Amino acid sequence: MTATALDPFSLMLDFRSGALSPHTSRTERHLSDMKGSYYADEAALGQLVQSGDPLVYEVLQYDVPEEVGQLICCTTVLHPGTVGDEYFMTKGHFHSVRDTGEVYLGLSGHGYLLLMTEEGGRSASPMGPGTVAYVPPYWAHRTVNTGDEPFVFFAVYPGQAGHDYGTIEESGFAQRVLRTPEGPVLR
Ligand code: PAN
Ligand code: ZN
Repeated sequence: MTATALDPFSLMLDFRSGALSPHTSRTERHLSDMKGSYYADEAALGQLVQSGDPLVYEVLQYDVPEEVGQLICCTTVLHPGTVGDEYFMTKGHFHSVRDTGEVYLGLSGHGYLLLMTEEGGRSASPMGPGTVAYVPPYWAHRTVNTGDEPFVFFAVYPGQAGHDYGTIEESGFAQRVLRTPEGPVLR
């Protein structure tokens, strides 16, 4: 036995708000945390940061030991908004341990799950309440809120996965999701 033995536990998840109780960590990402290659329109980003630096998303998590055998549960609340014509999004990451997958469950609101591999693979899946999306090992993942209300989803991933943000921060993602008069468009 290598994984820490834990007592069983259960959590309460509010499908509407994404509230996870109890949770042991809460991470906030404001627009000022997303300088770099995230949003294409740097001028729009600078203006929004100056005029209030909005909260883009928050992650509520129940922490367990970060080791093989454990599963980490969390919810993400991704707020509605745009930077220029680009919808609010998460930073996106590869798992540091590349051969670890993840499952996302859409709870409320609507968006996209963008996926890409280091070999040039790309994918974009619409997500809404009830969507179960499988993130296979080796695929970087980012979510985008294309609606007017918070896009909320639940996720479960392996304890040892870890998060590699640097690769995306430097090189960006394969696709962007833009707001147009005809609705969201992938570029
Ligand atoms: C998710 C993400 C969460 C926030 O729980 O961590 O949606 O996105 P970023 O981590 O890219 O900022 C997950 O995929 N965990 O592995
Ligand atoms: Zn992940």
